[in-house]
Amino acid sequence: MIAALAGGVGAARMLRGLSGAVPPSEICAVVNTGDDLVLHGLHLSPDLDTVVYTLASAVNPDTGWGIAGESWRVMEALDRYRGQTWFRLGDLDLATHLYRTQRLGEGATLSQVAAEIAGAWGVRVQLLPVSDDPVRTIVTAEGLGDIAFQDYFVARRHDVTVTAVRFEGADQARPAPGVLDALGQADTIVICPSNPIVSIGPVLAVPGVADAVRSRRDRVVAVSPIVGGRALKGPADRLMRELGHDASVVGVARLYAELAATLVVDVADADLAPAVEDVGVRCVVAPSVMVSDEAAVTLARTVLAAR
Ligand code: FO1
Repeated sequence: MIAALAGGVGAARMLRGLSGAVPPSEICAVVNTGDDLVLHGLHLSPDLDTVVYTLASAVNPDTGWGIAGESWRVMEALDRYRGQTWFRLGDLDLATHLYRTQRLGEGATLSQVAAEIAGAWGVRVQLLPVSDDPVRTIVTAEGLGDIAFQDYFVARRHDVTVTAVRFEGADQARPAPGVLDALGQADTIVICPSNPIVSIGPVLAVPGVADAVRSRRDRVVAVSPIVGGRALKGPADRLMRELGHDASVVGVARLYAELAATLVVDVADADLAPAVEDVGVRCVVAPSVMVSDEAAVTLARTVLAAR
């Protein structure tokens, strides 16, 4: 069995690659919920949905989130009222949020609903939100104070200077049923190429999760989301710099050194492999940019062989 710590788009592609390398039913993904929000009274779990749509071959290929061939009639109608359209919810995607919200209202847990949604899309990878309890990523931005994650990420297009990040509720949150078992039993634990601070950070902040990963360090392979000093998508490089980390594979190695024995870095960073190893992390150099499903499967095979 393979367990994976997952954020959004990068993780979803990695999981797609892993699903091509081993039977999907042998993969359990522990997914970030720090990005979740309530909007229009609906519970949105963007990273869970991105992973489901990607694994179901239904994701919008242009954005990496949302559903391919989506229409936006509800957002257009909402615009008439000058309603909240800054966070774009497609007409089809809305059904997922309506269903999740209804089920949570009936007393189902987030992990139960995640399993129902994944099942309905024919996804056989086991998807677990890291916790059924609320964990919310809060960003402290210069001149703005504390703002919610999607306010930072979408409304302000992460174009603000961040001085701190915290995960509200994490201290009291319990790992969702199955999370610690998956991490304890996995042959390999993969830390997907997601933002280490705001995507993997909330997962590790739930009590028990980091310890479970650390205790299996020899089996943990992380994939760097930083290639050639830049994040492939999103603000990971800027965020790392602003929070005092080196925005390079060496910075990623330092962040994960206690958790992962091995870091996979892209060929563009081959020259930094000795510096990664100086941090005490074995460095595997391989093409890591998942430009196609084939590239994702090849990377997944490299990751599994790296353990
Ligand atoms: N990202 C955007 O940049 N703009 C959006 O309007 C937006 C809407 C959205 C709706 C549903 C969903 O599941 C994801 C959505 N995302 C949007 C992506 C999301 O903000 C990020 O992928 C993650 O939270 C970061 O991993």
